[in-house]
Amino acid sequence: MKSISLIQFLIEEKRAGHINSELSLLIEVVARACKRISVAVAKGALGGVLGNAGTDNIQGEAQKKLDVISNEILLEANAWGGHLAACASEEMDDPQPIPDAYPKGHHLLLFDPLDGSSNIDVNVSVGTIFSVLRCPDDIDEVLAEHFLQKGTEQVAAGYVVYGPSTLLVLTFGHGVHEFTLDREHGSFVLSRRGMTIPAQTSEFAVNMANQRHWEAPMQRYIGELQAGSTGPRGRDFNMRWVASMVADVHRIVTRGGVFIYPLDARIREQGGKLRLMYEANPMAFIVEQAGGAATTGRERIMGLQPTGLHQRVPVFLGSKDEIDVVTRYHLESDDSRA
Ligand code: AHM
Ligand code: MG
Repeated sequence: MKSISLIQFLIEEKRAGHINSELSLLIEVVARACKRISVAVAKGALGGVLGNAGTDNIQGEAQKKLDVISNEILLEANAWGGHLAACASEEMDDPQPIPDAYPKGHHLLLFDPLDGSSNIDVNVSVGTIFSVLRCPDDIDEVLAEHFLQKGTEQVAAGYVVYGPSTLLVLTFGHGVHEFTLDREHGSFVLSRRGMTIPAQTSEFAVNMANQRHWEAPMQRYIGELQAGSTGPRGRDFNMRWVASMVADVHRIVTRGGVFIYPLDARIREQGGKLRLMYEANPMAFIVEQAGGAATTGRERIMGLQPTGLHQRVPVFLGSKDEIDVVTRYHLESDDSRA
């Protein structure tokens, strides 16, 4: 079989009218940066990259050395190409403008440079998640408010998993495609075109340690899955939890399943655990493009009007039939209390 490189794929997407030259360049640059992150991750202890950086990010979380390194790699790679107006990162308080020395482009890039930080030091898969928006025209200076666009406005989203293989999964709103890094040649090669998530599944992903803090509809849903063939669902379910969203979502995009990080009593004030702009929106775009669904338990994630760059939301995504059930349970519960 003739292999198709990422570059060739991007040229074909341009010819099909799905993307323009600037977006094509942006994806090439992000992919190149992620190759460098992949090398840094793979060095592990030998590269001196494990452990804490000794700093906190905007959300007060301790940054790992690899969080900081990955953020720097993405910023540096994206500064000079002329394809971006600004970047925003989970690891930075404010958006980063393009330095004056370089031309500005028409896109905004948002990223979680290294997702699954708690897995870095234990050699379990981690990843990069990114989202691309158009920059509004006719503005002198890019501000945080210009990034606050609904997920439906994304022109591209993707993630890279640094696992046994390094994989890039990408959407421009015309299906979801997977590229595997060929380490010998240093290029991403198309490994799956048009990935689809089956509507039905028997697998769920959730951090069960938080169960006692969940809302009633979430307790009901997971309780029914745990009851399996002896409960109302009449069949058994299995559970997986990597604690790296990229790895859990990649399993779902590959073979189906649901991923849930719900509201719980301890994180109610902050809105949830996962970040809307860097995690929930890009993953929702990919999952919907693969035929799945993504909600907050109550409404479509991509329909939310963001109110802050670092806003957090509950996340329910994956196989459509299951997301429909758990979303219905939340809405029924709200109705009965109204
Ligand atoms: P991070 O961006 O700081 O790494 O946090 C996000 C991660 C997700 O990858 C993962 O799904 C979740 O946090 C795991 O949370 P927990 O440790 O509570 O299970
Ligand atoms: Mg993250």
